Amino acid sequence: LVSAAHIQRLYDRFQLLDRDQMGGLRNEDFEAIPELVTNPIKDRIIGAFLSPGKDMVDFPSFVRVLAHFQPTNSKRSKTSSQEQYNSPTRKLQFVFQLYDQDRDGKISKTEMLQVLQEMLRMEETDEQLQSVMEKAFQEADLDQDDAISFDEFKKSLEKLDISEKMSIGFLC
Ligand SMILES: [Ca+2]
Ligand SMILES: [Ca+2]
Repeated sequence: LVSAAHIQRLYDRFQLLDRDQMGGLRNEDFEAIPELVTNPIKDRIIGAFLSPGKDMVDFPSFVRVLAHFQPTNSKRSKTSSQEQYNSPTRKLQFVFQLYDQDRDGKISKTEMLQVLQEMLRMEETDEQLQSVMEKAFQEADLDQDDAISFDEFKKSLEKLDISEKMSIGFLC
């Protein structure tokens, strides 16, 4: 999946980020990354690295999460029966998880509004955010159950190039 040289590079990066040499990255280590601190949804991105109930990210988890952001090798994904970490579906699952904070497999209106508030707080009023959210739901919520399932999320986003929208490439 990834070359030895690439693993080595990731490990160097990991050790650099692991300032207290604890063998794992904590919240504070992520907070020390300038590119991440300025990201309006940084807490969600950090949360995506952490497994539930854990407060440290070990090297294997670090590699696993970052694998979502590697460019897709189209030649290899054709021959592989297994879904790759960096396939478009896996990337979408990662983004979906950033929205679905209670991890019930659906994005509720409240969850959508929270993300919009974090991302656009400075520029938009509450009324504007509400209407952006309603519009997103109108387009994505195909069965109109007031929640966006992963399938609905996928359908509405798969035309976009997700990797361009993801802003944590600087970690790799
Ligand atoms: Ca949810
Ligand atoms: Ca729905």
